[in-house]
Amino acid sequence: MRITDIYCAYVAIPIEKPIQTAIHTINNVGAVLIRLQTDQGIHGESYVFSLNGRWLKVYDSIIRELRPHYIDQNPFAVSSIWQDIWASLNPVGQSGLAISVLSALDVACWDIVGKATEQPLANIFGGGKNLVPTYASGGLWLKQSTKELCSEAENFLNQGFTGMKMRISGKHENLKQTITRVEAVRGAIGPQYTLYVDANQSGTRETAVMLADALRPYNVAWLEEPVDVHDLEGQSVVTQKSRIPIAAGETVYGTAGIRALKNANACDVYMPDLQRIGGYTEMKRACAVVAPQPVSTHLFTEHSLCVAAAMPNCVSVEHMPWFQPIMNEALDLINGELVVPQRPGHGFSFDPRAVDHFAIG
Ligand code: SMN
Ligand code: MG
Repeated sequence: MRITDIYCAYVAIPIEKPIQTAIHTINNVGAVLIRLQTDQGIHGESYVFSLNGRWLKVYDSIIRELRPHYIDQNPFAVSSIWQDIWASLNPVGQSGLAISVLSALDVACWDIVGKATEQPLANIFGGGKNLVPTYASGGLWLKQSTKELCSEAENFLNQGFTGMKMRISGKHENLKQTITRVEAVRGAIGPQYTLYVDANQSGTRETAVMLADALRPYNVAWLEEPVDVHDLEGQSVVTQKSRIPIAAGETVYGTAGIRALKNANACDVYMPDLQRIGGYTEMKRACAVVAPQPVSTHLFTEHSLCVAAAMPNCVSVEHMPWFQPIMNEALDLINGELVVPQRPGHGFSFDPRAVDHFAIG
């Protein structure tokens, strides 16, 4: 079997209303959808995304640049191809947009491996889990009113989620308001459900420690990205001083990025992002590097399930529904856990009609 072509489509998927974190304003999610075609009729799919549909042309150029690494290759050589690309990126940098594209190509290539062997990738990765815990993340944004937060939180429980994440400010001047909002959401969901908070790097070392202390009464399961992730030492100080777990990892690239967090003792829960880590090839390594410490994958809900199923220390995946509108298969939630698909490959495919609907030039 050999890879014959790479096809791309461009989409912008709208979000109901503009949403905000401490560092993002999001009106839509744009993506380059990738299809790796083989000479045997089998193809693999994935996407590389960006907020507000930016950077898609740049992704497109990088896909063209990396294309020769895949064309005419046997898709079962997926990890060797990854390694060749990794080496070839040395002069331009083994991070950033290039890794995002490498990640998507790697995911699509693994999808072929699963389909060609008629096996779910979870099986190929050695997975034993049929269900993976998740938490609702597509809501509870910064700047929503307390009333909106509470009704959204109740809505998540009605949908069957047993945990959810809210975005908060880490800034000192907002501390009182932040706690009021967390208290309101905790009050709305009651004591038995899991609540995570994400400060998206908006705090300083000092305010983050104060925030972690102030959050204690609300049984917060983790405080995510309390400070600038490039201040590893600061994040480490916060992690040592905080009595609630600190989560981080979505912003770092590759296993090297995750290892740096580990070596600095800069978090308790690692959150690699499939697009920034380097695809499945690298996600497996990143999980292994921090084991037995817990991993919870960032975004990429559908495509992370197969690898989460196989990595013993992967405790959950984030539930972000952004890409559901263009997928043929729905995410299946049972008692707060997501069903690991038993379909060949990663188990998700793009719906061509929906792709046409959201297509951009
Ligand atoms: C996040 C990241 C990117 C876009 C929106 C929200 C957030 C998360 O940090 O962890 O979901
Ligand atoms: Mg986050």
